This record gives sequence, structure tokens and C-alpha cells, in this order.
Amino acid sequence: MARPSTYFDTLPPEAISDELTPLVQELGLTENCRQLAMEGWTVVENAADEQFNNQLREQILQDAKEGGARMLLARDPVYAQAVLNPKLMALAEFSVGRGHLISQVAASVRRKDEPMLGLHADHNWLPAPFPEHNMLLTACWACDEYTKENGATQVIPGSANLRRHPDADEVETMAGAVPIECSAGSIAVWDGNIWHSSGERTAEGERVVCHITYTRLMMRQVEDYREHDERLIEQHGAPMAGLLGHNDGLFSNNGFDYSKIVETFNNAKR
Ligand SMILES: O=C(O)CCC(=O)C(=O)O
Repeated sequence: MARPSTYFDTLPPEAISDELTPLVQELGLTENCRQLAMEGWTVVENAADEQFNNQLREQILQDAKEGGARMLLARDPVYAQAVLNPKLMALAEFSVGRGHLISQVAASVRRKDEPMLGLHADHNWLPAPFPEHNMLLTACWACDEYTKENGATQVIPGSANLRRHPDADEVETMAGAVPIECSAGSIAVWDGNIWHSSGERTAEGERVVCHITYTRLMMRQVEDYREHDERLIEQHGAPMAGLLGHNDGLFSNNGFDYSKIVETFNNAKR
């Protein structure tokens, strides 16, 4: 069998590969790709029908009774359907490359007057300046209409091009923030660069969202030592535990361990 030949070129972040172009065109995503690459965010309308959106919403309400839920891919097939949605998969290939991985499938139910999440860039895992090519793509499936009053995610237009984290003042003031407004069943998608936060909900009721993150293949470890972890740590102690990823918030069978979020993101910046 002939071996596939190696690519020697790579594409600029805004270029859609020749292989992906027909699919992007068929799915009507050309403008979404441009916005994502140039502005850091976009909205995919009508990603699925109303019935699917309602099913996803109902499932999230069951799974996120405390306001949030993680590791949802393993919970119910509706999440796999969301993650594998053809429009999302095509955008993920465009933004974080062919061979991209699923990183997180979580959900949130936000009610009136709950505190905002706080301004951040999802490239929290990286020191600045952020690379030109996106590393991490977040898709928020808005099961309810996204409006300012409903607590839509807010973004700072132009921030994606700064390729750095917001500083303390910028986090405090959120100057220039605008809500992403879209109909129920739309998906708000953004790259790792853009500064964003959940908005404060001032309306009654709840905002139900499925949060899906895809990541570039390069973030995965080349060698998988999971079968040998225990022995290696027993023999070599704490530094080995760190190298094998046992000390950060990612080491959890239950989704990200948010009690370690500050320490994990601080480590990633030093
Ligand atoms: O819940 C939101 O509106 C924003 C969520 C968010 O910041 C994220 O998923 O990175």
C-alpha cells in the first residue's frame, strides 16, 4: 500500500484547506470560518432542528440539577450527537485542525442574578503571546435564546487580535463587552484568543447551555503511560506524579477539578 505523502506546507489560520472547502461550502460555513479566524468568534444558526434542541435542553436540566455538569459525553447519547454535529465538526477541523480531539463536554444552567464567570481567554492554558493558529475551540450550544437579559455570553470585539490574556483592570471593567445575541438552538463558537465571560441574567427563568471544547491534536501526550502510572510514581515520587499529570486539575475521573483551576492555569503561564 502506498504511504500517504507528508505535507511540507501549512496553511495560514484563515485559509480553508482544499479538502475541507467543499464541505464548508455545502454546510454554508464560509463566512463563519472567516469570522472565527479574523474576529475570534461566530454564531452557527440552525445547527440542528428544534426537536433536538429541546431534547438536549431537557437532558441538561436532568444532568445539571446543581447548576453544572461535566463528563457528559459518557452520560447520554444526545451529547455525542451535539459533539458530532457536522457543522461543529467542520468548524473544529478548520480552527483546530484535522485530527482535533474532544476536550470537554459540560453544561450549565444559569439563573437570575447568579454571578458572572469573569473575563478570560480560553487560551488560559498558554503563556502570551498566543500562537497565530488556534489551539482550542469552544462551542456553547444555546438551548435558550441568547440576549443580554438572558445572560448571553459577552465578548470583547477586537480582543482576539491582541493575542494575550486580559489584565486585572480589563477583567474588572470588561470595557467594550457586547452580548452574543442569537436564537435558541444556535451555537456560539469562539477561539482561544477572544476575551469573554458569561453575562449576568436579569430575566426570570434559566439559561441552559452545553459547553463543548475541541482541542488541537498537538496537546496530547505522545506516550500514554496510564498503565504504568502507579508503579512509576511509587518508584520515583512526587516529581514523577507531576510529569504524569497527577497534580493538576485535569487529573480527575469526573471532569476538570475546579478546586485546582487557579493553580493549574498559573502553572500554565510560568
Ligand atoms: O457560560 C458562558 O456564557 C461562557 C462560558 C465560558 O466562558 C467558556 O465556556 O469558556
